[in-house]
Amino acid sequence: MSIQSSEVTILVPGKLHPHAVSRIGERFRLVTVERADPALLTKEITGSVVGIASSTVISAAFIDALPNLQIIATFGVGYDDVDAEHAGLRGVMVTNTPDVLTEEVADVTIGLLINTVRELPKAEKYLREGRWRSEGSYLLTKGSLRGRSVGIFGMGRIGRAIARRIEAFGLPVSYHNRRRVEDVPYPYHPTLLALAEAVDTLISIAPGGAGTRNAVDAQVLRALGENGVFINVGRGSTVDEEALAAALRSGTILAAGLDVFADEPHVPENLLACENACLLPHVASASVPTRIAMANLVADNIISWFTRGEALTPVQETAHVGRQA
Ligand code: NAP
Ligand code: 8YV
Repeated sequence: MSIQSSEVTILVPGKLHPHAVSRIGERFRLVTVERADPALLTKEITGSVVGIASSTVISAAFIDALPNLQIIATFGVGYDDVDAEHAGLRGVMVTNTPDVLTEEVADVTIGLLINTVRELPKAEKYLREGRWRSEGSYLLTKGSLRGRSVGIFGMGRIGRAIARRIEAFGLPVSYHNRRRVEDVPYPYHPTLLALAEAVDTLISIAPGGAGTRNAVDAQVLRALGENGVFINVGRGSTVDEEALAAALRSGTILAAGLDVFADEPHVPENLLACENACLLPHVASASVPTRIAMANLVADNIISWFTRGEALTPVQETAHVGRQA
């Protein structure tokens, strides 16, 4: 199964964590292009590349432009920017970076929830502006975590880690997935709307892609009620951002906390204008140790594929793909 490392050319399109680049570069021949655009591929690259390591959009056209491609190792657990279904049809393995970021992302989700409900970033700004001294105490927050009921959209690896934390806060948890999860004790709702009707706090940690596009719409937000809080750490594409901004503006819900947006790094003006939105620049996994762990898993997937013929963390669309000798 194993082939000479010098025969293996790995393409890095666009930016990738430097630790992944350096580990892959120690073992294999590395080539880079500015972005994953078939127009940037030379004849030499298309002929030699057998692997991609990336943190960017990989389209079907890009996959098809590389006839000897065997594996795409993507940086991140969410891989909605890689056409994994097409890769699977072409016999190309796709890997992601699950588990190593689960607890980190769950921690940040709780931080974002508290910041959103208890307005901690706004209260700090008030202090730094000298207003505590000049105007007195920061206003009491309308919102509180006490008495809330939390719904989780996406009871997967990270959803469970969030649920454990919410339980420790003494709050009830329920969830929606396409399928009921047998080994969790929380009530299941077969639709997202039914979940939203049953809770006042909705945390989305669902993947992006066609199946979840705009799933959190005006009706779901309305169902949360005027004390409603929406937290999104999954993908921006799962939310109708226009409807969310309208719900925040009109008081249909109380507040929202968002780490992800549909067209990053562009944040819609109408969300920026909402005082009751707590906005983060996609930082849930963004600590030095967690990003190093993710970078190691990208490199380990490539190394394992070309030395042992196995991927460590294949995505489900390509789980059937085996390595040709
Ligand atoms: P996971 O273990 O695969 O969990 C995903 C969950 O979503 C599963 O329980 C799945 O259950 C559910 N789901 C998938 N499609 C659905 C649909 N159409 N309708 C309803 N439920 C659906 O993944 P994970 O490791 O927890 O990560 C989840 C997501 O978090 C990632 O895909 C990524 O988008 C996001 N994320 C964001 C950050 C950040 O920095 N903000 C960091 C890490 C991850 P069923 O299959 O039964 O539906
Ligand atoms: C990363 C993420 O910020 O893992 C994911 O799905 O969204 C984050 O951990 C992102 O993938 C880095 O490109």
